Amino acid sequence: MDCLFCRIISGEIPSSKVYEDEYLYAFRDIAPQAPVHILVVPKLHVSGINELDEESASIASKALVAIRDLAKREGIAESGYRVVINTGRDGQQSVDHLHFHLLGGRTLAWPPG
Ligand code: DGP
Repeated sequence: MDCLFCRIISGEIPSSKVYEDEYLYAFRDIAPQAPVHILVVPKLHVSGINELDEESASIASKALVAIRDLAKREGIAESGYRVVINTGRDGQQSVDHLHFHLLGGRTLAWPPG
């Protein structure tokens, strides 16, 4: 298994877990870009949006529900937050396992760089 996030999900690499269910694993980003920076990751390995199929797309929709609940729990639901899926080279995706960044806890700039 050479996928970093598969190794985190399996527990081989330690992480600061904030949520887990049958389909998803969520943990704090090692290099937070905001006071709240959580990665929500499908347990099923899929490289990114371009590789989504029916099963992984269904799990991705569950990730949005988990993000809604995590935003509430982290206290950023009312103030606002951003959900990001970096994709491919130009999108600055660095880990080829689909993941959602949940960012909040400060006023985020727009447009992104
Ligand atoms: P992306 O660049 O969109 O592929 O996001 C990958 C994120 O993963 C990046 O924000 C940093 C984070 N990351 C990389 N390695 C680790 C790690 O070992 N542990 C944790 N918690 N996060 C990591």
